[in-house]
Amino acid sequence: EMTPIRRALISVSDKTGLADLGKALAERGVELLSTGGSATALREAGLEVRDVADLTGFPEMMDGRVKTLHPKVHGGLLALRGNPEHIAAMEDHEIAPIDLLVVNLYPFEETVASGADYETCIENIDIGGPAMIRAAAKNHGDVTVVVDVEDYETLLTEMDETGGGTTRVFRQRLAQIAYARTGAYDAAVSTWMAGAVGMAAPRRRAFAGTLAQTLRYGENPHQAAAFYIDGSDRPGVANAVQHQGKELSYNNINDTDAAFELVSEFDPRDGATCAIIKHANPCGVARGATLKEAYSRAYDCDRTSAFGGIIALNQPLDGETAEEITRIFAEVVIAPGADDDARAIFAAKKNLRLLTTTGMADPLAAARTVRQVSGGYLVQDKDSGHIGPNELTSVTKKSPTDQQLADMLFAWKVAKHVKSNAIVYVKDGATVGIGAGQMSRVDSTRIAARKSQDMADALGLSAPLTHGSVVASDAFFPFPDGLLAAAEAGATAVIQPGGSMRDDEVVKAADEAGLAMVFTGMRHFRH
Ligand code: 93A
Repeated sequence: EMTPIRRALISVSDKTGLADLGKALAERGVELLSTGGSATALREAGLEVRDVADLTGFPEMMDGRVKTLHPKVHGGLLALRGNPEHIAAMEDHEIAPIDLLVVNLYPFEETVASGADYETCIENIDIGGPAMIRAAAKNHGDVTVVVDVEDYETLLTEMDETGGGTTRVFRQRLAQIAYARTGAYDAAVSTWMAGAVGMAAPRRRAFAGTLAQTLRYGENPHQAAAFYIDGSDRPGVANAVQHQGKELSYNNINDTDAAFELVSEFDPRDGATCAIIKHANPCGVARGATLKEAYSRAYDCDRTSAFGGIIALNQPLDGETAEEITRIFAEVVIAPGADDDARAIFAAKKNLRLLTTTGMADPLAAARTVRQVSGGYLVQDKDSGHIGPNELTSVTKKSPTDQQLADMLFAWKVAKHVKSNAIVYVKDGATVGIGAGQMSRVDSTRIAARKSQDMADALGLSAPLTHGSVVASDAFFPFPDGLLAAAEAGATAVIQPGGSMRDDEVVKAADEAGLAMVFTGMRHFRH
């Protein structure tokens, strides 16, 4: 059963598709009511429109702050068409029903994203729009509400299929979208205010997202899942362009994010860098004279794990690197661009997904992370902690050489992206052993060394590459045992936060083993 649409109120900031929608509605015999700018645009398209100001008898005033906030508008949206008292009230006060509301809001989110000042952001908080949207959505039994330009087409199709109106189910679906929109809008306002006012832990927090993709399943096939984007313009998996291959899965998205965030730690001006990710942990990260070399060196850290991995690059993908990558099976490659040669080489690999971003993510940019626990959310600042060479404290008799120092800082950046307990061995700008996600730091240290030995065996090397490497630990060594295990694997220098009750013992052990050790004073747990 359909409800006909006879009168529409159109009030939109984004005028995309407005003229076409107005024409289509007029052709279907719908009377148009509209606010200032929207009415002008509709008239310019040659349409007959009645001003809301004419309807209400009040001019738009106070810089437009008050234009639709009037009983003639809200009564028309909220009146129950089947209720005799509501009908009587409409007659008494000369209120005509409004059957369709088309509104998109002042661009608050875009205004904030553009870096506008406080007052400009405040002025871009839409009040009348959300009030109308919420009213129309509440009254979806009689009223149709459209808040997204992409639904103009859907609406017209529905009207044509039903003979000029909409069905209840259709209106319910649009009402659900409408409330998600006003909810997200206010969430954006309150999130912005928390930041602008410097509230670290506001008593109430609101989150919002827009569906980017329904996923075939979640981490496992029996889990339903979907991907929502938060509207930020940070380069990464959410804003990347996919050039080929099937849709990304839940795990692909998670791993691609981990890969791109990690490789973004490495400024492209300091050299080509590649990170390969499996199960959200890196299994190889390396710098190279060329991108191809960076990839090959990353691959050589742990060839077994790299199979079916996710590869992130900090420079646009070129032909020779693409060629090298296609020698094994990879799930996803993400890079800040890809040249024609690379695209042509990948085109032959149907299952390989290629994603390009508009640039690298700024590892220092302030952001928040949200994690769900049963019954709540944990919110924290993103780990944008950064340590420069001047912030390190040398604590051993031996001081690190320049080469060791460079490798230590490389290892430290990687360790930040490895699940705790994280141990990362690095030699000449390439990881040579990564130990992740162990409950004991000693285990991570040994696992990383053992994997390095496995690679040495596979490559026919006389000794594992941990010999003469540096090692990073994401948190302090609580006892000397972990440090000694690293020394046993051949590490010659150590970077770690320090701060253990037993730092003295650990430093003493380092001195006895002839290691150089520096403290960062900063921890990089990641769980
Ligand atoms: O400043 S408002 O919050 N006050 C209002 O009464 C009001 N009514 C509609 N903003 C209001 N609007 C918004 O104006 C709409 O949500 C829409 O975004 C915009 C359309 O204005 P125009 O048609 O003049 O371009």
